Amino acid sequence: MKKALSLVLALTMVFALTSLASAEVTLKLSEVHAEGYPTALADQEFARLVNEKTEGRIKIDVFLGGTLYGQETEAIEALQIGDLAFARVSASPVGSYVPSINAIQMPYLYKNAAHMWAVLNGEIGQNLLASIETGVNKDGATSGIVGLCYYDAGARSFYLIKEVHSVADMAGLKIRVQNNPMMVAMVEALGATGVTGIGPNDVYASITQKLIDGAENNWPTYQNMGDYQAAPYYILDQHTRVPEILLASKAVKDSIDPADWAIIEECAKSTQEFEIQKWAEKEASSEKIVRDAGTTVIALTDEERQGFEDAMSGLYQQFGADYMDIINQIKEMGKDF
Ligand code: BDP
Repeated sequence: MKKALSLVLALTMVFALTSLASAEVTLKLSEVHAEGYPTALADQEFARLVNEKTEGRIKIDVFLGGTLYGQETEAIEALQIGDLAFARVSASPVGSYVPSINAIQMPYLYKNAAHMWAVLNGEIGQNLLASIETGVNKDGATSGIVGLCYYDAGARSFYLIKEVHSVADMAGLKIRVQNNPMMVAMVEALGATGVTGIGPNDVYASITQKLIDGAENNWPTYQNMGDYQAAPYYILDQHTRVPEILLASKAVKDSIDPADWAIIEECAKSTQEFEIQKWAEKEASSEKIVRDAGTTVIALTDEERQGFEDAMSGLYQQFGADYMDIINQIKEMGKDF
């Protein structure tokens, strides 16, 4: 009798433990881009890998096209309160919550993509990525978000409803920028007005409704969002290289078994190369689509481009003063590229 009872007890325990280990959680990931965009493909690959490597314990539902959050700052705030588990966003809105992230997206910081990747995948970039979670602000508070990995997003240039060749031509234009005070200051340094609060999926409509005269972005976003049809002048000033970041919620991280979280981190890192490859393909095809559509692509002379760089140079002091050693190291690394 006693034996039978302990057998039942043992079986119950085994059952309880197995069901605990196989408890499934479904987590949400927010993405502003549509199906097929390089970051969207990377999100889906991340979700697939996590599901496979956790043997189905963790399922990630990827919401594309900004259907969950149209603005990345909204997604970041949802991560902070644990309403959302993951968001693939641009480093630009992250800089509004973690100002040190501005140090890797200053205007005219990198010589080229290889220089940027040497920084991001080297000590500077990896320390900054880790500090998204661990760093404290002036009040001693942490951000509530976790940086998982960087993705490529090429270089950003202005696109407008009129032809522009120089800083002087920018005067008075209303230009949509990402939700980051540094990006507002960047266009204001050109004598233009920076407009925030418009999600990337609403830029096209805002141009056609004449709320703005243009925006700034890379070839793939300019093409994929259809913005090139509303603002058909693409000025190749290439003012910034702003990487993408896959973020997680710190509150959600803390609710997950540490061994499973380690798998999540590893899966995220392993999608970086995947995204970079998809990025290269998309950048080339988007440029072709935009050019074939008859868009006026304006290549600046060295002197014209230098005008943009000089006008924006004050941002280093204004937004980078606390990170000057990092910024100087990044510039120094540029000598090898
Ligand atoms: C694109 C980024 C996306 C940003 C968007 C923007 O991929 O994450 O939200 O720019 O300008 O290049 O808002």
